[in-house]
Amino acid sequence: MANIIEIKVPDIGNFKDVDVIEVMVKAGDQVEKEQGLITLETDKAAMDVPSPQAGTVKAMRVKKGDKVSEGSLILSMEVSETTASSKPAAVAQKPAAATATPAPSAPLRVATPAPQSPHKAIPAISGVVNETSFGKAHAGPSVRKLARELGVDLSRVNGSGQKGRIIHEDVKAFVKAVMQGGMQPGGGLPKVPVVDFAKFGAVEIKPLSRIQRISGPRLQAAWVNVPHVTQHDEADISELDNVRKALKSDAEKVGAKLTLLAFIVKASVEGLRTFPDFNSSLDASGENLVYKKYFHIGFAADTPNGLVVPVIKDADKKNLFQVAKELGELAAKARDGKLKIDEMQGGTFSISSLGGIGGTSFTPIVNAPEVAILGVSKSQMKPIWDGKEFQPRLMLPLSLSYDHRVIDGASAARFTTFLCQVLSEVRNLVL
Ligand code: CAO
Repeated sequence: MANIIEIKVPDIGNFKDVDVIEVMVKAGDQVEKEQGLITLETDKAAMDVPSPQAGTVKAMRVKKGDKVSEGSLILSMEVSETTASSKPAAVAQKPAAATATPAPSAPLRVATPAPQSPHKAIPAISGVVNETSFGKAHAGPSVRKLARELGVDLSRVNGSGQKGRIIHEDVKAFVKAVMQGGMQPGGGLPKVPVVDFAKFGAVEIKPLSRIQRISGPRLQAAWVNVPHVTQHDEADISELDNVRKALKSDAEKVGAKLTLLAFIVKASVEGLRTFPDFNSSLDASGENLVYKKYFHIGFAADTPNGLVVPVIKDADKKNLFQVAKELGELAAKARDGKLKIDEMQGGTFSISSLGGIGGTSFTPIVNAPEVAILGVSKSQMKPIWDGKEFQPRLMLPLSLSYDHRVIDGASAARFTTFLCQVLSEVRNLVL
């Protein structure tokens, strides 16, 4: 026979209206004795409420965000009579309806810094676990247990729970990121300090968007693997701007908005043709260069959900208007979150244009395994000395970041000089 028992919040000291910050079980779950049911958080500590008995959860009576005190009902649970009768009095023998007092429960497990030695050395998924920072990590006992089982160094996991608390999902996401190669096992990077920002004032915590969670590890991988140098230059686009304005209405007739970016894509293709190293990638051994004979140009697009990089395939085979049209279509798809995976793959060189927003220069991160990226800032009318007098010229700042393992400084300077020349002699791009 089965009995239904109620499990209530046990004695939690003098705390009242404590936040339920995590609910670890749901109706239908088989629960072991001592398994964490919910996690509570007070100003001082986080604590898991473990199950006093093994059984099957019949119904949950709390949810994340509720406030509870001693005696608040957590859930009802079906326990077998054998289990029930083998248990000390109160819980096991009282059917739900008759239960008026909190069921005795296993002692609360309060999150305190882990001791230095009692855990067996488990090979950590993130390298060697730093016991001191593991102990200081803001996480409850059940999360610590999960991290121990998986060998995750909690000090490397970002918490998405309240006040930056690490929850089960964060540990799982960390393991996933490592398995997908987005993070370096070995944990060789020094850590930035973990700060409890709420100690200094009000805070609000929002999870990263899906795009940020995907692109973040990729950007970090590029940042730590690629020795970056950025070459800055300025292109005189006075004539280009006149040509662009003159061609705008023709472009509109074929459904294209002729932006500066279209010219820059075409100029970049000319640069890549002339300097093939910039259209190459290191192979996996790091000892060979793979020269790509196609010119697929990625461009960074700012979307409400984060940064994406759609790719214009075979930009060398498309004329200026076709490139402009495709830029507009891909940018619109990016903003609407409708880009397909293959529309973001296969790039050989990237452009990041912040010119529509502002700024005089910046240092873009190479979109590895590509070896170079062109940053574009806002053009400005400047006085340029022509040998006799100052002339007002429209100058476009370019910032080329490159992988110094593949490209040396002299090549980078030649590449940007060439780009400036192509952009200023715009006629070749229009043909
Ligand atoms: N200098 C001066 N004005 C510029 C300019 C530049 N370099 N680049 C664009 N502009 C102007 C355009 O001419 C346009 O003006 P009009 O509407 O009067 O013609 C206006 O700025 C807006 O341009 P735009 O940015 O919408 O169009 P675009 O084709 O130049 O760029 C896109 C498209 C998708 C690249 C852009 O919208 C975008 O998302 N940029 C941000 C990229 C980014 O986030 N990079 C950082 C990546 S690393 O975090």
